[in-house]
Amino acid sequence: MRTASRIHFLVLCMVTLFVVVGCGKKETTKGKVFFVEPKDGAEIKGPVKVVMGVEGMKIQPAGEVVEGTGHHHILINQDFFPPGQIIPTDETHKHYGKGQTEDVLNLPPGNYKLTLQFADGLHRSYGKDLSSTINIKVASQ
Ligand SMILES: [Cu+2]
Repeated sequence: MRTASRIHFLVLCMVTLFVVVGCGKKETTKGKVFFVEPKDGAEIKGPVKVVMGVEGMKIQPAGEVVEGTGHHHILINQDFFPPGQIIPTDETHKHYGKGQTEDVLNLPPGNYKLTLQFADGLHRSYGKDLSSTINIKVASQ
């Protein structure tokens, strides 16, 4: 009886541990985004061609929120947006809500920080995990 209840206790512990570990594993956004072009530290003359990459998430046009999908944004001279925060639309926040993965930026000469930010169908940021920041220099022609 003693042994049996000890085993019972052990099994209970294991089950508890399993449940705790299982629940603790929060569903986090998987995948990553990255600039295929330009490379970090690149010096560019003229318009800046940008190619945006994503792994582990699917690109879908804006409008509908579907798990595991979203669209790209380029934030000029800014860092990533915290998770859930809506990305505004203006000159320094570019949305690729049609699902585009390429663009050409006309930037005056200077140093720039470009942040690629993935966000859901309502433009709500997926946070730092799905962002990527590079620094480039646009040279005078
Ligand atoms: Cu957007």
